[in-house]
Amino acid sequence: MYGTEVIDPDVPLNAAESADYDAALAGSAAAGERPAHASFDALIEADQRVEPRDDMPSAYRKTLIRQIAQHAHSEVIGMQPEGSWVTRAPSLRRKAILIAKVQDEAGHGLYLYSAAETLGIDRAELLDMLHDGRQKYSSIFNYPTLTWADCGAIGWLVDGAAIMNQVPLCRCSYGPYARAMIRVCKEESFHQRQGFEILWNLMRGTDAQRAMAQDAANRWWGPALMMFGPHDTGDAAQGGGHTEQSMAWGIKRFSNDDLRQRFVDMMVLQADRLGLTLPDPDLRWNEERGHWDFGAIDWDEFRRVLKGDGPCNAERISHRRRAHDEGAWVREAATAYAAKQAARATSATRSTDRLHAAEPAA
Ligand code: FAQ
Repeated sequence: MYGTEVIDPDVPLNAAESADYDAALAGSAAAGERPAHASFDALIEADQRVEPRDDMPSAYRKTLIRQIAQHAHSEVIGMQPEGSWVTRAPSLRRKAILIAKVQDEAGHGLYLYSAAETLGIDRAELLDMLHDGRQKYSSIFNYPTLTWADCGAIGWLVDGAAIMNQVPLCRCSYGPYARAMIRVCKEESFHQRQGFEILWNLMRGTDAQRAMAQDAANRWWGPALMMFGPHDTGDAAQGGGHTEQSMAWGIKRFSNDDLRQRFVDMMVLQADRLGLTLPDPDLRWNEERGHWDFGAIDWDEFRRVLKGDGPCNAERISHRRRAHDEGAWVREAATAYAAKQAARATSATRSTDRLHAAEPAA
């Protein structure tokens, strides 16, 4: 039995299947209509898109490069935890789906590096910054995938959290980032469904399979909540984060805490449908707030992982560096090919010009 028979395709499973996504899509189509020669402030004020050739404050440019690069690096490093299961997936069908998913993440990295390049930075430089630790990637990818159920938990929880955070980015004020996000979110939505389906099947399998699914959910729940970033509202906010400025610039549309709460509210219901218990004794419905209350997040662990001391930081970055070094010949070949094509195009243009010059005037 495949989960698709029982998971209702008409019931939204994630934020990319909600009205928020449709509104962002409609907004993106309308975003082309904007006042000519508008200043940066006027564009932000009118909730219009800033495009690469527009004037923009250097701090806005810097913030976008930091966030988009971190996002791109996350997609590329994020291929590793599930990539290690491609050879061990339990069936040919699962293997084909997993390969497609991991490949999609590489594609997302590509769109995002391209979006970052429109801000005047070179992809090679961004990769150098990832490799020598000057730029970050998401904390979540420093955790190990111990069993097949971890691929289910990543799809369900990690992709679910990623979409919750990224659907509002489809309305980001910077055009190339917003447009990239529209496609990324649609693909991530498919990824989340496949994760849900893996867990759905395991939960309807043997006792050992159910235990494996529960163990994976236990290990990924806390790190998934950390993906949204530190508290940035209320008493728990430490200050010094980027949210306030990024919201004023229309880069972020919601606080980290708002998005985390929406995620919890959505996941509690899905966990129930799956038959999984979320590992939080403080999880309870709060009638007054109209939201699920949840327990404290282990921010010491988050800080340790960010500092490079998570379970897999060293392994992830050394694998990435090795892949980069081993791929040097591909980049060299592609560069040589592009130069050859450009030289051919130039010489063809010159020949056409000579022909025109030789033609007698009419
Ligand atoms: N990990 O003031 P804020 C995916 C840092 S893609 C590491 O809140 P901001 C797809 C933050 O950089 C997942 N660092 O910062 C997939 C800042 O440090 P800095 C990635 C984190 O930027 C699925 C400091 O803490 N998604 O999963 C994290 O306004 C499955 C203060 O934080 C994106 O990148 C963290 N979790 O908000 C792939 C989405 N959280 O730079 C494969 C785009 C915070 O000052 C398999 N990014 N920090 O040194 C964003 O929306 C934002 O950058 C946030 C952080 C929300 C992550």
